[in-house]
Amino acid sequence: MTAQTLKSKAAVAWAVGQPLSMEIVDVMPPQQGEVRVKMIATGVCHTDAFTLSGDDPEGIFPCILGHEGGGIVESIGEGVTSVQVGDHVIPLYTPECGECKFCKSGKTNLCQKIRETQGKGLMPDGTTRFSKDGVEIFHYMGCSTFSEYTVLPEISLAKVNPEAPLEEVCLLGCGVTTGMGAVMNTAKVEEGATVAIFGMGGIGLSAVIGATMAKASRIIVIDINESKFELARKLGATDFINPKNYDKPIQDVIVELTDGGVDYSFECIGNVNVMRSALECCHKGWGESVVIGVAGAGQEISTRPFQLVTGRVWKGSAFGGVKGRTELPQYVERYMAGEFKLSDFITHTMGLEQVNEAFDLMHEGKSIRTVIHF
Ligand code: NAD
Ligand code: AHE
Ligand code: ZN
Ligand code: ZN
Repeated sequence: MTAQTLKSKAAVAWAVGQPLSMEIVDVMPPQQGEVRVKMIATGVCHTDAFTLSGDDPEGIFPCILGHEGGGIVESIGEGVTSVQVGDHVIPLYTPECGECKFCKSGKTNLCQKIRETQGKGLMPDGTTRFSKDGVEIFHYMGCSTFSEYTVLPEISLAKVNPEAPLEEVCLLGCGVTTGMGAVMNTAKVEEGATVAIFGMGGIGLSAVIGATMAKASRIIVIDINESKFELARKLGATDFINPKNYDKPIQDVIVELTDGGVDYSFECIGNVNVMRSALECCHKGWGESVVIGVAGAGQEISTRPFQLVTGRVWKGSAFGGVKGRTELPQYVERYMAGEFKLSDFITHTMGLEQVNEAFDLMHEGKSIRTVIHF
């Protein structure tokens, strides 16, 4: 049977800075190469709040936010071969076409096949599948998981083990994969290394998991909210620093504590001043700092070039360097095998109607991840 337009509950961001509004929207059937997915659960990531705040140069409204989901294929468009109705899937904001220069390079996970239209809130054919009373609504990061039904390109879906609880593995759609992957793929932290991780939200705590798995000898975590340290300790962090307790630059404190600096550091906040501290707390000659946090429009990083001349390396990581279609299913398998837990991260669960509370909890520093159940 040919798929029809569906009515779907969705949290719509009508304009910058406004609370999301619960609406019944129209979701068109999937077109050529597209898939319509019934969302089962979605996490709320800081990047959703960042875009809603107006700091994202690519923010475009009205849109349906959300990019950390898990769902089930409801219908498929013409030509779709890699997934079928009933498959369990995780939406990918970093697709994997396998054909573009980036995919073929073997050097990056940043597939660019549909990046241009995705950044404009559109499907690859330049149109949107969402509307309300005839008013078009834009997609977000190619995912728009704050909707009961969403449409994605086939190349933006990872098919995962149907036994995996989507209410938990949705977190692998962004936060947990990003933090773990940055440690394991981007930095390739080795056994015995010293690590500093700035920001103990979902991303930083996942980086702690990655560093523990890599058998880092010392995992120093830094946050201005000390309530985050308890979970960090449980996940394997060894040293806890609140920069507010010091009257000198925090990089100096870390350099003193580690006989010259750490081997690896990770910025998981999106603060350009902290990015500088993260670079400068690295050891001369070899220390590497990975930027994960997303900074607002117009912001820039700076340091003395001498920091780089003397061997420190500054790099960045998107989605943990993970190729979504070929590698993400293995993260799900590793979770199923008990290598790491996801329940620790889920401090709150609620219905889509309460999504604005999820943003409040995040801004108040009271949540790690809120998971919305549909
Ligand atoms: P979060 O809000 O849950 O956590 C941020 C943490 O940083 C909080 O614990 C907060 O107390 C702490 N913090 C804030 N200011 C600080 C400061 N000056 N010094 C020390 N700690 C400070 O956010 P999250 O969901 O974990 O996301 C973290 C960042 O990562 C965001 O910028 C998000 O946009 C970005 N992100 C990037 C990627 C990627 O692929 N690169 C993926 C997901 C998220
Ligand atoms: N649109 C912003 C940048 C936002 C950004 O950096 N996004 C990360 C993922 S954050 C997930 O929570 C990312 O993967 N970026 C790579 C990409 O191609 O978007 C801007 O500054 O324009
Ligand atoms: Zn995210
Ligand atoms: Zn590609």
